Amino acid sequence: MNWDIFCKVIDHYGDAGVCWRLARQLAREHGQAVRLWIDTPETLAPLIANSATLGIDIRRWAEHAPLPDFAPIADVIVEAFACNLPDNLVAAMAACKNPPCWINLEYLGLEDWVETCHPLPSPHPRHPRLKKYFFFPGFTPKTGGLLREDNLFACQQAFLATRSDTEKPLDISFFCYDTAPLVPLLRAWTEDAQPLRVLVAPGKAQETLSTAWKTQPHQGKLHLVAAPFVAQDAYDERLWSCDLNFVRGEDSFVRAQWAGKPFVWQPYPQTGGAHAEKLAAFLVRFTATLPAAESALLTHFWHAWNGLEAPETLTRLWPDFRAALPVFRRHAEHWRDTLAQQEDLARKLLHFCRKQV
Ligand code: TRH
Repeated sequence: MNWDIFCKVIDHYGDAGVCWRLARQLAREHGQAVRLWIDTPETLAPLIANSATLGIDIRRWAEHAPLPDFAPIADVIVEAFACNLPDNLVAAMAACKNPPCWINLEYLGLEDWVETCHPLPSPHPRHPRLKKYFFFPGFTPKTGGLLREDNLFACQQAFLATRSDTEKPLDISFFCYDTAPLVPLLRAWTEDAQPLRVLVAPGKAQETLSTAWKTQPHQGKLHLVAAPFVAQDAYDERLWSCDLNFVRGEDSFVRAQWAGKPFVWQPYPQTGGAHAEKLAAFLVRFTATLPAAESALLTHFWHAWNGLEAPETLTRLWPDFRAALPVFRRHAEHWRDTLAQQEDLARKLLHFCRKQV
């Protein structure tokens, strides 16, 4: 089928990251013809780098402006994260003898209510012949599932087979929002008796840590590395090679789970504390199979990382958290293996849309 995926970049990389991953899977694994309409293609560039665009037709669009030369109407129109399709396109869809399958791809759902909303249709207020289906990515079989490439674990095993298991410092990858409480964590790391290497992704964290590092270059066995922003596949390799991954938002959060390594998550900060609800909903699922002590340790550490407990908790808990990494790693591998048994999002979406077209 022919697909038009519409993406409006709110901020950061996740909108583009998710839409690109979906487009790539539909083209590469399912032979679909995909056009990716994105308002800021420059956001996409660093995520793709030199990876093949697989014949995906990347086009620029602007919300609230008429869409140029979109004919022919695709079989499936994916409106990512409720980005509002151009009026002229919606009118053309309504005029079709057989209107296309219209999907609203939602943000990753963690709360229980997601299962009751997926994939409900809603009639278009002005074009009754058009129905928009709300497709909710999620962690259970009754949701839209998670993006997961068919060859992901084969690539992971091949990559890990090339790495020697020799004794090395604890490698930590770091990707967080500007609001993350860095200083108490940095204090814990400088006091750590064992060697640590932290690969810090570009952003305010990298600036803050580099500044702290310049003022006190010799801080115990802590080695801070200003890591470059790399393409998505290389970022996966960073997650696979580290012993602990600090991730954020939605897509790196899911990629860390596929990595099967311990991770710390900072949801996208939202006013009114909606991110706290997302965090709580995920922790209930994620800690259910952890022993009580490690469950409490991880919960308090994640709460402190997300401003829900005193930041000093990070300094106090870091030695225990580090000591519990072998338990967290086994748990992360079990969590990944359990999740991977579910059908992936791209396949679920394809099967759903085939039935509607
Ligand atoms: O960049 P983000 O904060 O994106 C956010 C979230 O998606 C959030 O849910 C959404 O509401 C908001 O955008 C608008 O975090 P996220 O989701 O992890 O997306 C980051 C993308 O960048 C992801 O695809 C991984 C990728 N990435 C790389 O490809 N290379 C890198 O070096 C790094 C650090 C990230």
